Amino acid sequence: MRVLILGGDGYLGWPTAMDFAAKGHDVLTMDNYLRRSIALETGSEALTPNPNLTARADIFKSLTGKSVGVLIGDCADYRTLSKAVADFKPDTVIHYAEQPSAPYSMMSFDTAHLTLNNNLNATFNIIFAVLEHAPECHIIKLGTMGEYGTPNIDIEEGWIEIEHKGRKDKFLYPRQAGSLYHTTKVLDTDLLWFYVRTYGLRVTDLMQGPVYGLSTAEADMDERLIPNFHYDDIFGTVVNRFLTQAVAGIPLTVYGKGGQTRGYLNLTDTLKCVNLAMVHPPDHGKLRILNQFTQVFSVNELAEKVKRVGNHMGLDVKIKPIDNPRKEMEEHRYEAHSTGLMELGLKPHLMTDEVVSGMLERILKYKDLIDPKKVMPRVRWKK
Ligand code: USQ
Repeated sequence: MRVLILGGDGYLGWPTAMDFAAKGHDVLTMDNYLRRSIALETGSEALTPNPNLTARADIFKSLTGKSVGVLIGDCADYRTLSKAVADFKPDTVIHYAEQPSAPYSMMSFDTAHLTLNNNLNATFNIIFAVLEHAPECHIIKLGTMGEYGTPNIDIEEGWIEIEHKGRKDKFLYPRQAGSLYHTTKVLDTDLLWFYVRTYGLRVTDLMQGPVYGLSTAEADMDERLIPNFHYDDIFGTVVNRFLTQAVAGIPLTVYGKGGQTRGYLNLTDTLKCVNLAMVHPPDHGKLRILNQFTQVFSVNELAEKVKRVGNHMGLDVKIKPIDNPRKEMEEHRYEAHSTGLMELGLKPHLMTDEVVSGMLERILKYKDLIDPKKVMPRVRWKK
């Protein structure tokens, strides 16, 4: 297949590009290096070596003989994106091209504005470029489980049937996100649904939980191919942060009571999920929503797991709850359903003790590069 990966320089975009190229697909990545410039601006650079996209594509080619096309450009600029779609004529567009940090989106007017403009314009432009130049193309959009928030009822897979005054209808499941970043994904879903039902686009919206890990079949070939592994307060997600803190001897930063519960998945499963979505596209006029996670944990459960495995390896791991910088429920119900990807054939790669110790061992090689100043949260939701 001809696959256009938008946001191909990212934590998920780059390993997806390698995985799909290794499988024999014709892959073009596009990226404007927004994450790299925000990382520079906020002092949040990745832990492991981080050559630019062109350099990584060259390294990957020299090791495998397979090509990953690189286009440096901004998806929020319609002319650039529509030319890429018109020239490449993709069968599938994978849309990762968003400002992905919840804390960054909550820092200031400027960071909120950038997040809103970048994320919504990119999605809107992709919709129009596909309608104009590749109407058969399947759009796979990375959404987030955070769109649903933490409601006091079961979280269904995208849709809910509501009975009201004796009548029934099916709607998008109610969404109430906990950061502006997550809210942009709610707005993306609404935009996509409008264009799907009005113009017959075909779209898969993946509601993904926080991802962890730094290993994929291709990334393991050379350390310069490791996806951007962040442990800072801006881009680092909770598991990757806890693993790095465990290695550095920094007490694990549980925010508040630690009862915040989410669905998690291993980076290798993200690649499998996106691949399954691609090879089983929905029909035209369908917005398929898949909840993308494999295991549910509270923050306390994650911290205990990393501590236990780390201590077993001889690391001095401690847990130290800190004041929660976010506005979120710290104790809540979380019954989220996710059967769609299993039905497509997903076989989860779970967070066993071996997986945790494997990640800790990998991070230990970079112990000297860990900067403790990057760890504590700098952005507070509450004013
Ligand atoms: N948390 C801690 N300690 C930390 C970091 C985080 O207790 O040091 C807590 C947070 O307060 C939150 C939970 O861990 O309750 C998850 O936080 P996170 O930073 O791992 O994830 P989040 O900001 O919610 O966003 C991440 C990705 C985002 C994705 C989302 C899925 O950055 O792209 O959309 O996970 S979800 O969380 O299900 O919305």
